[in-house]
Amino acid sequence: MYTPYPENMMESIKKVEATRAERMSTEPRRLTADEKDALLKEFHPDYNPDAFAEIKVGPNKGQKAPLELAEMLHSTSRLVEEKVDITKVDYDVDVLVIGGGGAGSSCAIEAHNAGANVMIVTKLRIGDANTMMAEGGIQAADKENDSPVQHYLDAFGGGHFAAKPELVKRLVMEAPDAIKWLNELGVMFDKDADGRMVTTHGGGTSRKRMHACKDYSGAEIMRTLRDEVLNLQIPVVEFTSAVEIIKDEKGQAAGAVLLNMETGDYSVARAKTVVIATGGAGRMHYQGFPTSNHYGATADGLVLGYRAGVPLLYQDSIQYHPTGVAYPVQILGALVTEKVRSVGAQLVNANGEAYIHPLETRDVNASGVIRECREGRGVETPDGEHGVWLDTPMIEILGGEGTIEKRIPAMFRMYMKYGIDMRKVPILIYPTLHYQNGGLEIDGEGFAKNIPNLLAAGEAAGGIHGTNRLMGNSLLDVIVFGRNAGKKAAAKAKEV
Ligand code: MEZ
Repeated sequence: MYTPYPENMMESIKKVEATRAERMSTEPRRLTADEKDALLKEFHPDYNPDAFAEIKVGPNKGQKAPLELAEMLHSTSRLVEEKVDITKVDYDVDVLVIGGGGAGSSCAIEAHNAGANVMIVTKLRIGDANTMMAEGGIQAADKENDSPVQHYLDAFGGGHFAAKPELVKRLVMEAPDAIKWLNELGVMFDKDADGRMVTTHGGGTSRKRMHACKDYSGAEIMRTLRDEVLNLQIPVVEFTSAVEIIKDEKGQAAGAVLLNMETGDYSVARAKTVVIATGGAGRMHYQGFPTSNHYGATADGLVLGYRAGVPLLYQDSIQYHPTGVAYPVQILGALVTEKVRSVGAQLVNANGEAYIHPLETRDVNASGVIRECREGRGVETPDGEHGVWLDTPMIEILGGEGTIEKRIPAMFRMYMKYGIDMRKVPILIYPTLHYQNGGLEIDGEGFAKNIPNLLAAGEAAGGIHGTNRLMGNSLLDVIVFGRNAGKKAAAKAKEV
């Protein structure tokens, strides 16, 4: 018999197999609004009072943030003032883009195309970013049976009506053009035999509007953006972190102090406009969670902007992706794309029960997994982790042989490396820290609150997704708000 898991896990798999036929014909019930509310309040990590601290300084003084973020907001600057003379300018540009991921690159490309002299500074390398790690796809309402209005309703409702309406409006209205732009730049989206883009569902989406490149959509998008930045010969300063925003005598952003991470040397970039596009805080392992994030996602831009005087929005709202790897331990917390559920896999507890609809929103599904494990219906691994099953063999049964390799090849190969064949056995998952729902407060045009000539885009900016983001709306946000920031920063630089 094929046994990739230890005995106790194989025992549970027998129960999963025993209920499969019946589960295939009965879709799990959707929860009522009251049931969702109760589930979130009892099991979502955002409701754990011990994990949050009061912010003691700055514009959000008196509000709560995760302990680790609050500590960073309280800490002093990484700038050693005696070591830097800000009157000695090393770089002089129109637009300084801080961050070399999807938002920073989109921003730099558009600013360059608008005629600005632009420079990217990034603490790792260009493309070392969460955009690279995103798997399932990018949303846009560009099919006949869909509309930006429908997209708006899904995103706004999915975010618990907490987003800024003007930001959601920009996100959904500019989505179709974002897809067109990426397609023209050379992103290889999944297409049917007639060359039309193939779209799928995501959690909380009422229409099939997820545009994907198999299950490596983010890597494909980042590859294309990076190539474009290099083709346009936009200067990129790598392994260099921005440690302080420089403001002029009127309190307007006028550049940044940079720290070379390898040499420890400081330099000064003067700029007419500055864009913070540094990503989120997902590598902070809040509450000991594993993470799907890249190593650079350590809240740098949130702290940088906050220290300059920009308030944070929803800094206490974190997205735990319901399906992070729970076994094997070598890839603990790695992302199992939501696409796995959108092409047919169900969430099933240790007793073989499909206890929830697989396409509820992420916060609801993450809370559901945590509840099943806490209440003794999870599966224990030899490493002392817990999880529930994602019944992947259903994908092949529903979609026909070869569906897994065709639709989610990267995921399939990742598990095969550990002897786990997703076509034959389910995979064990548990929530993983995925996304900072909030971030620096921006207005409808992308400008940071309180500080003229400063903009923020991508995960560093808050208010676009409220307190829960839908799948594929982050890649979209990165492109839409990255491009917008580039155009706005270039235009503003002409006035300065
Ligand atoms: O938007 C995301 O976070 C995403 C596409 C993740 C995934 O499940 O693939």
